[in-house]
Amino acid sequence: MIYPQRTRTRDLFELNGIWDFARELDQGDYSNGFVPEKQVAVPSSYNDLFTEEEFRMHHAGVWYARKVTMPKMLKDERVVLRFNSVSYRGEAFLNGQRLGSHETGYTPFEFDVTDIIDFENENLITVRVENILSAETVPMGNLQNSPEPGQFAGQYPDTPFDFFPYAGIQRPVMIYTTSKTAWLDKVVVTTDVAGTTGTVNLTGEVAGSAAKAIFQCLETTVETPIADGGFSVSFDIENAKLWDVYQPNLYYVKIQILDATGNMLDEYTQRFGVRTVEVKGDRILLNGKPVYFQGFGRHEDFHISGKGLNHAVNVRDHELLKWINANSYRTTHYPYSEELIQLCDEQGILLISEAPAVSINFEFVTQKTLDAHLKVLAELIERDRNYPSVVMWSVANEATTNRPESIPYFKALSELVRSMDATRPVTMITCKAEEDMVMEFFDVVGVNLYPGWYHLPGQIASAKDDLRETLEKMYAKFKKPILITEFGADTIPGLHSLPAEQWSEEYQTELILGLIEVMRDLDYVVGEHIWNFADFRTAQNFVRVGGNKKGAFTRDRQPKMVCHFLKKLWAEPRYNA
Ligand code: GCB
Repeated sequence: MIYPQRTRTRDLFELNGIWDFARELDQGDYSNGFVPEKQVAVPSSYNDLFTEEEFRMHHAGVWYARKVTMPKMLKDERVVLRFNSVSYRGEAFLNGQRLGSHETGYTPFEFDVTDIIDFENENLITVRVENILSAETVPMGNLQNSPEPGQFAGQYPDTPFDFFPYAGIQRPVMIYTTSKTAWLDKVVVTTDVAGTTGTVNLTGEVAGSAAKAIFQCLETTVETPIADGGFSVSFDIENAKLWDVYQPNLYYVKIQILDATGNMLDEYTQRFGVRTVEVKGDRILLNGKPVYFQGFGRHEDFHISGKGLNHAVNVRDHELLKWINANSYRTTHYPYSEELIQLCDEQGILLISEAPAVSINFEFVTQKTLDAHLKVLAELIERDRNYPSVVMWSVANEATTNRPESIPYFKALSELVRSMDATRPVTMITCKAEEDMVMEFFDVVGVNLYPGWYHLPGQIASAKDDLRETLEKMYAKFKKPILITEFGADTIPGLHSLPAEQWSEEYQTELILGLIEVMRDLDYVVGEHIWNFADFRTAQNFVRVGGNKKGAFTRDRQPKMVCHFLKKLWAEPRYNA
């Protein structure tokens, strides 16, 4: 599904702003309109907009509605209604007619509404949103018989992950148009580099009836007939400027779809970067040179807007990443907005793009869980494969991969990713250290380790020894590069203590720097991602003081003490990329 664009053949407008909102409190039909209880912002999570607990914690059905008038000059066009994401489940209606539904709250979905949209009268869009998770959804939830009650036990359908399950229409809603005769439906760009020449390979699908496609990039123009609704072309860029860390060289290819007489039916510009990523021995190579990952795990999370797309916060976050000399982050624990990934492309920040599969628990996994996981992973790859900043796929975070049932499951995930994209390494983030049973399917070992916090609390020297021992055992077993994808300590800003004690800024600083010292002593460690970039909201829980406080930055994006040390440490890359 290509990202919508306004071009000479396509129109585009966003339906963001204020929508009507109501909880589904009875069995009535809301799809034709309803009496609003509240007004709600789109895009945003709804939870923290309201003051009442029964709204904030409402996890069953809620309804959104708004009206839209279509400009007459578009009446001969094909009209598409697109949702960039609705969490967790969205069911859309136009003028009372059901369009369809979509699950897993972080990937886009769209409906061709050409035959339903009314150009004479106002149109009513209604959306039913629901945030109920089960053993068959990804992420999983409501694992009633789990011996370890989830973070939200008693507060929310037992959610076994450590972030607030924000819900709503969290990303933009758009209407876009194309010609009815033919339109570009899919485009995949891959690049190879040989010497100073970049080779660009483009494949794609065209819907409707068209004769040929023309591709224009710099001085190069390539033309190809459209056969069986598709195309496949390649061209070279001499002296290609590679896309690299903080050197985001981007290229643009203009794609035109034409009929037999040469009339242009569609035009779309695809942006791309020329770069290669591979794993060789114990190194991850970007453009043939080893790159050491320094950065964070993150969350889409901010006051009031929750997980809603917030351009201002995104810009601030990236400014902070540059300020602290980070080069990368992982989209923990779900696909982030495309607008944020586009910003990474523009700013040269490396991304590990993660499926929304957090805490998969093999005590409860069924074939349906695997099917949901495969589906969302395919949607993620479809969505993100053309973004040069995405340099690695992460299929899951912290599954119970010390159980044998996890082996065929992760084999299937790995096979799917490799069948769709052979140009990026694949990882899985384990919390089972050397007991993990599925690492053979992955190129890089991602591991979350919390010595000095969840075990060996207050004992930094022992935590360092423990980390070294664990990593040595893991390397001896897996013989693959290891990326430390989480480590850290909850820290209350302004709390100080000498000598360092847990929760103080001194403790976070000493622990993180001490553990990094160990990592940098081990040649096969290819990166250090601190948990977390910023404090974030979680369930109410006695281990969470107003949320998870492992942020290097506070939730309102100010540095804790550790940041000033990281900024210095990260000013010089561990090895020269
Ligand atoms: C983890 C999880 C992350 C949590 C973190 C913590 O291992 O991957 O989602 O927030 O630990 O702080 O406990």
